[in-house]
Amino acid sequence: MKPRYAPCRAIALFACAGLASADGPGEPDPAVPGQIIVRLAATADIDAFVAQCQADHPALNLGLTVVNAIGSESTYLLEFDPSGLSEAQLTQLEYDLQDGYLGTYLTWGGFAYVAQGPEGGTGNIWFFVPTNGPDLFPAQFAAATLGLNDAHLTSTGQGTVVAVLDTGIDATHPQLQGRVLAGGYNFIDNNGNTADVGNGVDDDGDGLVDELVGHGTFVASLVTLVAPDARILPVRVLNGDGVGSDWSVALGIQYAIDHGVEVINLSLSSTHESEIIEEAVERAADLGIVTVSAAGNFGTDTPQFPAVESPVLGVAAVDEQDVKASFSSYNEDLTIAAPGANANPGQPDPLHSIIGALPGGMYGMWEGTSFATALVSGGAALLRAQHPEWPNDAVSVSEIADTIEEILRETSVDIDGLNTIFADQLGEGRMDLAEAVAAGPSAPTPGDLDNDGSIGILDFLAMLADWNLTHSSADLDGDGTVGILDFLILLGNWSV
Ligand SMILES: [Ca+2]
Ligand SMILES: [Ca+2]
Ligand SMILES: [Ca+2]
Ligand SMILES: [Ca+2]
Repeated sequence: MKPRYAPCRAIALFACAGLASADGPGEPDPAVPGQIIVRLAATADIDAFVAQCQADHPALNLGLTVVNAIGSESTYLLEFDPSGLSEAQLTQLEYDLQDGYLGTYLTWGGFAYVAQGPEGGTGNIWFFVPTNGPDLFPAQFAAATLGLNDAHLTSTGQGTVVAVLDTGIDATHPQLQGRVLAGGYNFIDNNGNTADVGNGVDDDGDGLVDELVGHGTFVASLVTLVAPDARILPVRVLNGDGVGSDWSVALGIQYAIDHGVEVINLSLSSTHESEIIEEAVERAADLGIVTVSAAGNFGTDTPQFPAVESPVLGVAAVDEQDVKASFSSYNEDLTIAAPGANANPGQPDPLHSIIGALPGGMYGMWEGTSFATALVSGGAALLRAQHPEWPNDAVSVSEIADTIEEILRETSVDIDGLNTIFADQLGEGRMDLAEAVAAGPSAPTPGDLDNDGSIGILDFLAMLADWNLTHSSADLDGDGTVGILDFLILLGNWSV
């Protein structure tokens, strides 16, 4: 493994208590103090690794403990007390995890690193929409820019599930009622409460308490603006200050995979290229799941992960004129651009802003690559709903995500002329869903699994063939398995 980290990373361990965020725009995201993530080598034993690591690093003082695992992946989270280790000892420990133990004990290893909502890392907050939020939300400029009225004649995202890995979601908001699935999970507090709430603590020490509460609700609402018949699986991987770790994000991705979602929305980023997230998004793509992530709000070409990973659709933000948002990061490895910036951001005008839901039934104006990302996740859901017959002979399961990415890219609007110094660094172009959806067939009535225009015996046989499966278009209610409830939906729509 290549040594990738400057020694200053270890210094950040001491600067922060608990989950920490970067010191400011452009600063590398720090390690999470006292946390190690490893993937065991095929023949290795976790207890033997712990014993060896403690023997080699006496300052750990027998304090290295396994606290969590993704058992199917031989991947472990370990904790230790970092207060007893000097900077040099921490640097040596990280070096050994990344290099010294490879082969015998580990496939890879390292410290856990912070991942966060881009808006939190740059102090970007929302403004209330004082009146008429419910009217302004569907009429916002992004709806016209993306061609949603035309797209919705052909697909509304029916039968798809989009996992929103974020700060939680207010499922009681009028825009989200009936669209958020039960059965999400909270990987910050390790319970089933996926509400979008804070803890009254400035967890990242930036002087703002719970500054990103509302982020997940806002993101989820924008997914439903684009794909009103998609269902949302809420997965909390960021705290109310918008901060999580690559471990919490990886657990969230695995949870979404295990619940059979079609799309995973990651409106979060890290400067740290994390093996565990990279492997998780590859597993998702292999199962036909589209993963979408934010370019970042740092206004530079410094890569933000996982947006620049190849299985991920990385999204830059543009304004109403298709000009790059000044805050949007850019990079030649991004996929596409989408609306995410407001005119007059210091005093935004609802008619020229990104509008989304906020907890408590409110609406706000906010901007950031997080929100451009949410719009692209909705777009992916529209396209996926047009093809319940996938996988088939034409598109294998591992080609589904690439195929959807290609349709979005090829139908996008070329904006290089408006962004000459960022040409080819904002993805292929700005997403155009009227064109993207027009490139495929109408999304059928739920239950028309072969998409032949009627629901009958062939669809029933297709459902039977997938009975009890997790990754199947026949999971019509999106509860993560093909079963009797799905059969009842199919029967209710029977047409021959
Ligand atoms: Ca804070
Ligand atoms: Ca907090
Ligand atoms: Ca049919
Ligand atoms: Ca089901």
